[in-house]
Amino acid sequence: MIRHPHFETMSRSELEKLQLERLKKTVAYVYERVPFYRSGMQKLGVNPEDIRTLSDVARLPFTSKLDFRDNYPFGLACVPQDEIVRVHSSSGTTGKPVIAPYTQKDVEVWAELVARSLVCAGMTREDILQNAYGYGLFTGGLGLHYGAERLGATVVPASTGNTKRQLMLIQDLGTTAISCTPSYALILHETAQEMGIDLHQSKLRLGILGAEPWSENMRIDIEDKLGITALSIYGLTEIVGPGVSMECPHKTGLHIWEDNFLVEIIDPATGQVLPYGEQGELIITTIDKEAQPVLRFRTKDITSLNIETCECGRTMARMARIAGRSDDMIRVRGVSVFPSQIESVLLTVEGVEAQYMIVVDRQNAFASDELEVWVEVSEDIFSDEMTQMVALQGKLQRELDSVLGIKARIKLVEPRKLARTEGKAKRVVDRSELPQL
Ligand code: DLL
Repeated sequence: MIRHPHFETMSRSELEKLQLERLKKTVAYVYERVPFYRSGMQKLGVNPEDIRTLSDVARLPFTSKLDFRDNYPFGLACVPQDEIVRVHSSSGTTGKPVIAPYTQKDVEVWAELVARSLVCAGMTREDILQNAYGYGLFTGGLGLHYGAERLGATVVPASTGNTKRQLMLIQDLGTTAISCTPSYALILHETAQEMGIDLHQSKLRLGILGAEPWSENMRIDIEDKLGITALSIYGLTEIVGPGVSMECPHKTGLHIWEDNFLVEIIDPATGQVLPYGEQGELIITTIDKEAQPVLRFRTKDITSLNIETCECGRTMARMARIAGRSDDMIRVRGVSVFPSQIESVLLTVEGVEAQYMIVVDRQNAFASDELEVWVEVSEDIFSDEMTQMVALQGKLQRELDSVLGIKARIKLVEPRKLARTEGKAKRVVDRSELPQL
């Protein structure tokens, strides 16, 4: 099923025409209303009338997370406060959070985009969605909630945490779909096992998972453990929240809703726009927002674009799964790796669990000579048999070296010892923040 066939199957030329029209409107709108964008454009000598073709978007200035902080809280908003009906926010690790205001029309468009995403994943109004993203300032909870309601599915607003109750609800209500982070999906499985519950026996069939990078091997692991199809939903607070893009059951990339978002891939080092197919940083310009449109947002998410029509019939560009965030990239003796690549290798080795932590020395801007990977071993491997553990350690070291070309020290950890998070998993930690095991 396709929710908005008119948009989702548009020809490239029709789509580009629509995008250009919307881009011009957005640029004129923010130039008029937001001093930050006006002065940014003036510095580059660009006027709204200079945007004549879609590629002229590259003449516009970038916007970064820092610009949101500098203009905190409402300096990037285009409408007076009485037109704002809701505000979301993302905490970030340092400084002021990002504020995302929405008008009535914005929340409606957003709900439609999430409904479109859920249909793309194969959901219908017959489904019961248990929404285990956090409700509150985080966009995941309310974003999925209103989208699923818009679709007409039954929503169970479980929010994060209380895993035993989540499992009870899955069983008692006949939940068919779950929305949560991939790492929380694994916690559900782990707790189910502890309680003697087999999720394969439940009605759960679909996972709408996102909010953090996850590898293909993680998908396989989750699908196998929970007995579901696990699909990725992508989005970010600055742009709208979840519902920027979504995988369909063909699992060949995330469909980007390009009637709302104009996307580019740039070389993160030079800012140069790269052609389709090449990997780089995703840049998003919103072209149908009222409260706080954003020009050329630097997501820091590393991916590539593909504009071939998908087998599902949708024509909009697909983005490859996020390889990682440019600020999470680790350099070990000159080799660059993303946590998800390490995850992927760990999960190919029998006897380890999908629970791991990468230890770095941040003083050195993530570049270190030595990389340390802490990984949990499975119950049956964890034994007093030193030889077996030593063999496993050696195997993991060799795999990381042969696949990624990195030398890592491996620390095998007792099952269930590493900290679990109910929201986004923290995979990379600084040595100074190491937990005591
Ligand atoms: O995480 C919005 C969201 C909620 C998306 C629920 C999906 C589901 P932020 O907290 O602002 O917003 O974090 C955005 O999370 O730049 C990516 O680095 C990462 N991210 C989000 N979705 C995915 C995904 C929400 N499907 C940041 N795959 C983004 C990989 C993702 N990374």
